Amino acid sequence: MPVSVPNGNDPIAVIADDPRHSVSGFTTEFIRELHNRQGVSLRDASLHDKFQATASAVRHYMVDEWLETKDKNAAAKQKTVGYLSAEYLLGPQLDNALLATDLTEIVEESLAQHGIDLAQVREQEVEPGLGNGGLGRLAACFIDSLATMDVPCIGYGIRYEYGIFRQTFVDGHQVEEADKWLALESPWEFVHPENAVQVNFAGHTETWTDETGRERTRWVPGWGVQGLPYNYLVPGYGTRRVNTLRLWGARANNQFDLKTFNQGDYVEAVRAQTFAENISKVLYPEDSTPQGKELRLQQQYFFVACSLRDFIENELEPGFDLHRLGERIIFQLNDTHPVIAVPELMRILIDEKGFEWDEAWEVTKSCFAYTCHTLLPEALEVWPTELLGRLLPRHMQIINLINVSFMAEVRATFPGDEERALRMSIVTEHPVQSVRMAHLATVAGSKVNGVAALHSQLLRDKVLPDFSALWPEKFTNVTNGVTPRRFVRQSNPGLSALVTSRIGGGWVKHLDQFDGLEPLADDAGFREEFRAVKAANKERLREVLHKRDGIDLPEGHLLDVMVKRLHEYKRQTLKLLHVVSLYEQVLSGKRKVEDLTPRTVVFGAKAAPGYRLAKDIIHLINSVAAVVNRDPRLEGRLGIAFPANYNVTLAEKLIPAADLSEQISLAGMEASGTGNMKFALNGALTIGTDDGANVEIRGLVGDDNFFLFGMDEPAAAALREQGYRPRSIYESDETLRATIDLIESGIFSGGRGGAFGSVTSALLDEDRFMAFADFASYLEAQEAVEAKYADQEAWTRSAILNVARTGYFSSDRSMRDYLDRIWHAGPVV
Ligand code: GPW
Repeated sequence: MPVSVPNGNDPIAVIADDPRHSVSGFTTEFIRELHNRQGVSLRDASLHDKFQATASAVRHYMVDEWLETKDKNAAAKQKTVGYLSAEYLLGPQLDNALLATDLTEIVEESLAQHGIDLAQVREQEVEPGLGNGGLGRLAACFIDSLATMDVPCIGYGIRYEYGIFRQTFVDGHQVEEADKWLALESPWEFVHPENAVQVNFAGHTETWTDETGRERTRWVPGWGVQGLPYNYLVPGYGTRRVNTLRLWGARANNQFDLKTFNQGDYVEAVRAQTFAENISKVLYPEDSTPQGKELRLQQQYFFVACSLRDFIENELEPGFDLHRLGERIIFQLNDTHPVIAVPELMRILIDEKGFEWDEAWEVTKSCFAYTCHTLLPEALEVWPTELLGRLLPRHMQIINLINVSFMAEVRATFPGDEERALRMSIVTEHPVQSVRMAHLATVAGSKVNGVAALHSQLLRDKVLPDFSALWPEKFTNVTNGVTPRRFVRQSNPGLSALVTSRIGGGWVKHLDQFDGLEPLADDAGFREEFRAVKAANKERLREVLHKRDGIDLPEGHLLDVMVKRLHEYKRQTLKLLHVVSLYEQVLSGKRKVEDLTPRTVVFGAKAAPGYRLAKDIIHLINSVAAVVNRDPRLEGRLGIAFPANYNVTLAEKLIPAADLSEQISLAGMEASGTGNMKFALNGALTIGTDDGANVEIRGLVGDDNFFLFGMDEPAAAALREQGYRPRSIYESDETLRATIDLIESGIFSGGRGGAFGSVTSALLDEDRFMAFADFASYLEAQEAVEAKYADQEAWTRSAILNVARTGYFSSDRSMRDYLDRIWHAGPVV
């Protein structure tokens, strides 16, 4: 039975007043959907039919509010947040909709009366994996928070036909399969083909003289496609607001392409159609490493062109004076992926609306702000001018013109400093002439923010120092957050009920109320209940992994979890070296097996399909798991579980069950991290470096409740400066040497030495992210973990304090910070 959580100060009174808001009321809606949408009787309905009917019936309860929200927005004429993001990693929608409509028990009861199990129905949902990892999930959390806070927001993005690939393992190797999330249709979208938007590409520009004698430029495109809007409802929690997520799908443009592409050739016509529709076909699976592929630039321009056109033509009242556009919209650029929107708005204002350059630039600057999500130099997008100029010739001209006036400003502010001007230029000449999208975003944006305090500092000092010298007031920080609805209330019903029984239910909207739990850390009875919740969550996870992956998690183990994209900088290998070192110590007799703290390490990670080393690391983890999990000498006290295809659905089961959260990136590499916040809020303790938002988590929970290890960012920078030699650490650290030697011995590859040479030599010869340098410190911190875990009362106390002190990491707080520091917008009720 799901637990009912009262809403504290925020009753969902309006929805509950609806006469349909009853078991019989829902049954009527459900049967109607089954008949009219699925075209089946209850007797003949498949589980899939039942899911579709349940989802669409639940959606009925949000549509009135959604339409009302539109009217409210139109009447209020306040500023809207236009969140521009190439990714939205939404996760399953049914539970979120049930929570927003307060229908969970009603639906459960209604279905049960017809012999249907809601839990089974739930499992039918295929999550829309329209993102890679943190960046896409953050966008999903942000739109949830804005709706909950009654702020008008439209999320704009791409309706990829194929989301992030489905990961499988074959002999321990990652194999990717296409994610056919739409194969059985999504019950959550409303498509509006009649509102399709034309998007053009290629061609050339020409000048013409208008009736006033002014010289103007126009773009004569080479080809185009249509963007179809697919609307998704984004319900707030405990409020009537339902915002919109508008994802664009590409469709061939018959009037245009089919004429130009072919002269009566049917086969060619269909080919042209496929070509156009490829634009929204697939999500690029690279995380933090842009590929610079033409199709990707097409995707980026496609969705921002649709979105700008949509906002200007459909969301503003007819006749609105675009000189005041900045009063009505702030487009937040989620990293550089949507930055081509900047020259697009300039083009619309100048070429289509007849603005002068300076007027257009003033308006444009007021309409954009830019969030940077990385510090990795290779993650900063650049587009060769050859490609950009060919695909978007008018935009290339505009970018060049922006750069000319920007360079003039730099030279006027720093006369004679030509090196600085070259460093700052939007267009660089090396290695090939290219546009630096982060520079363009920084020049155009009214604000530039990083995603955690340390990251924003490093962004100012190391990534964009020249820009922060020129415009110090442009730079700000907004620390990321996560939505407490999905990541506590929905995913951890046990903890939610326990917490609510003590501090009321207001925390779901006001997560800072978690601080009311602080005194309970010293209450033995509460600690016992808290442990019981964790134990039940582990049991739930055992069932999920058994069914989903055929993995049987041992009972009574410390659950040590590292889930995130596979990336060298995140250092999954460091975690693995820890496991191998424990194994080696038992094999060599340095440690008695009964001295091991029973522990299962859970990995979840996808590697970009073209990232060879990351895939080799996955293979190594699986290979170590296969040996360690079967070695009787360990007496079942150490294991590795690596369920394939980690996604939001699994995260919701895994995170609430975790004891230990692994956040072990090299300091100065992880911009923020958001998984780290989810674990702390669910009562896991963190072992982590002084990186990203870990810094702020530790600051809030306190050193006694956090396992810090490793170099800090200045130390890592200094070591790199002085010349880092991983091999000398290998030579001098006996434990490390034995660990690496065990991997190289072939024990994990059926006796074949050198099987993991790519991984070990990357470490020994370069170790870009200094895992060896932090190895000893990491092992020491793990000893401290074991010591603390041995004292369950002390551990539980720390876990409770983690929950009590991390309410700050609600994405509602992040949104408040954006509203105050960047958007200067507010709620509309
Ligand atoms: F490289 N992040 C991500 F900055 O998930 F663009 N994908 C990406 O492509 C990039 C960043 C990009 C992540 C960061 O790695 C993580 O530290 C951060 O918490 C998250 O974005 C949300 O800000």
